[in-house]
Amino acid sequence: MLTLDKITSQQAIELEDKHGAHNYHPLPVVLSKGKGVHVWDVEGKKYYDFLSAYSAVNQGHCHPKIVNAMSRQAETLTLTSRAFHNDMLGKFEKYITEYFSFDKVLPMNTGAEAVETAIKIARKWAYEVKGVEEREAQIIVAENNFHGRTTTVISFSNDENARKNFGPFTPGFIKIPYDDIEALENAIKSSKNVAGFLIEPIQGEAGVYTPADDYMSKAKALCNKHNVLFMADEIQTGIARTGSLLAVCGNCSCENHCERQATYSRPDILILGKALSGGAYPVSAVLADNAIMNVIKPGQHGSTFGGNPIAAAVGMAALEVVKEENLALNSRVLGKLFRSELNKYIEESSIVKLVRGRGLLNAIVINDSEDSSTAWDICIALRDNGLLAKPTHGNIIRFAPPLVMNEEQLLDCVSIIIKTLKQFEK
Ligand code: IF1
Repeated sequence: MLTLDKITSQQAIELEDKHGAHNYHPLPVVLSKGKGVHVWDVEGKKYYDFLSAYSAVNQGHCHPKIVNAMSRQAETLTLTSRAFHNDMLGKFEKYITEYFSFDKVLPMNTGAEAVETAIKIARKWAYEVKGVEEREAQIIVAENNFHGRTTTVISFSNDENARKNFGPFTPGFIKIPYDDIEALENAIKSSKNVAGFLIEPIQGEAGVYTPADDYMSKAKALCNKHNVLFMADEIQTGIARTGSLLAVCGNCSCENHCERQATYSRPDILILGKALSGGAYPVSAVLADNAIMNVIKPGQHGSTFGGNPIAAAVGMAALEVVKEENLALNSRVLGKLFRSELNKYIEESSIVKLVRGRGLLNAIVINDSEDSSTAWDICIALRDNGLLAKPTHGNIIRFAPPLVMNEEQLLDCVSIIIKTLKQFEK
């Protein structure tokens, strides 16, 4: 079979089923094209994308600026490894560190790798700067976290599905309830060996669980006070998704986070991925100031592809688009509209309990038991009505469209969603 031969949806699904590992349960739809807020299946049916590849495609599918940067770089130089310098990496590093106001960046590829990198930096900092005794460093994490799929990262997950029979696990993690400042304070005080606190500003996989408005700033203050690194995993929430450049910016109304905003809980270690490339290429990064990042010396960490010329070109273009197109503001405004329109419907709905989220990272909670198939069935019906979304944790449906959506499109989507939900009212 030639790679460019046309196949049907059915054939594509059968090929995956026969030849691919069964590590996913995708919605039955086979996509072959994307542009902006839309994707098309193999048969030519058009859909609104309401997942955005789990917030990687914030800038919209195949954004011309990002695609151009990628193809131009692909024709020039793709990979040197870090054995040699290349003329793109430094430019990207200057651009991204100025963009997020950090001294230094360490580029990687996937989100899980960036989380691993942050953990390694925090541990090394604990031993070499904070003075924690060798092999004793602890990192505090939240229950129901999702930070990726590597063996160390699943070591501190409490999702049985993600962990079962993958042990033995990496020690050195303390798990506390999410959105519980007292638990954090107790955990920090319980040991002098705490290197860092690793946290998602909004828990995506847990069902877009949004903590109290002051949770991040209080957590940050506690970390500061006790010489513990405040590590924000903004892989899913960052880069304008939640209505500000970073979710730790809170409800700050400025486009760029800044020290003046009381609500801005600047992390000591910032972890980015997904939308750092607009979905065009795997690009992730860890940002920190010199006092932290300088613990990493030559030969101690890296990756063949991390910081490659294509990633550098794509990363810069992707971040430029976010600024040029005011995506944080758009996300904030459309997110409010989305929740208020859905709330009007929910008042008279028996099938939806609530809508929650920030910016354009939202979820509805279906009024049915956690193990029912209702959320899945609704997603199938949404697909049939021209909108793609995916259930998370049983009875929750996540809604995260590309941030390049306009108001008219959003209202069109709201009416598709409401029309579909009405099919399920009892
Ligand atoms: C999958 C979830 C989302 C993440 C945060 C690190 C990573 C992720 C906060 C790792 C990745 C993805 C991975 C994707 C499903 C998805 C997901 F439902 F599983 F939880 F988005 F909500 N930190 N999240 O959300 O990044 O290594 O994947 O690049 O298929 O597992 P990665």
